[in-house]
Amino acid sequence: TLPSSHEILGSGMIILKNYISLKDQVDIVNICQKLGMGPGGFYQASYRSGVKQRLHRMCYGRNWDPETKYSERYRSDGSLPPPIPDELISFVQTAIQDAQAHLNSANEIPLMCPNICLVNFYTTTDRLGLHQDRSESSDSLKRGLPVVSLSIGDSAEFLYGHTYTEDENELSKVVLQSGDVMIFGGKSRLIYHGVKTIFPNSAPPPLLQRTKLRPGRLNLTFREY
Ligand code: AKG
Repeated sequence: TLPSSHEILGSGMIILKNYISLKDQVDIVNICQKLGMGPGGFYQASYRSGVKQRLHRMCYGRNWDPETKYSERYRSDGSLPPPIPDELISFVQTAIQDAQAHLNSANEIPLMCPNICLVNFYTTTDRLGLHQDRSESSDSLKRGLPVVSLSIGDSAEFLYGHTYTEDENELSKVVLQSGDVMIFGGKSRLIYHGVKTIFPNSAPPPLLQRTKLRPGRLNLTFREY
């Protein structure tokens, strides 16, 4: 296996490359599949316009969709979303602490206790337009509590920038691969970001051999409301 490394993308923004071990990637796929198949599992949400999002999502902690933003209830059966599994909470907190150790000042990315996890699944033709994550509480945003994003499966081209633009050439680009953890908080908490492309057949073969992950990319984002 490849050693892990890191790349600082700006103040409060870092990628921990190849940070999630194969075993943990397998476990995370299985955890998500168990919940994702049941009631309240993966679904395709719609924008206010009625246009469907080009990805499937399910949520831990609180439900989120583009129309209702955060709500306590699932859209399908009215039940409460399950809490984030404890092992994922500790994994995320350790990742933040490991990221802090690479930064000039640990304050660049404050520690948080995630209580929301959105799980996105992208097929190889799905994508996510440029947006900011700002549905969390004003206190959480003001403190710059980070978004922690885990990538598993096929690689993605991730676009980001500090100002909104419709010109992709003005955005920065980075490839997120299976096992990468991206964290953006502090001064980068409100970056515009999106997923432009999923690269087909780029998932690590051992991951596919050990799971029933379909072609595409699983992305988990953790936040503290
Ligand atoms: C979001 O859930 O807000 C995202 O932007 C997901 C990004 C990703 O899939 O890497």
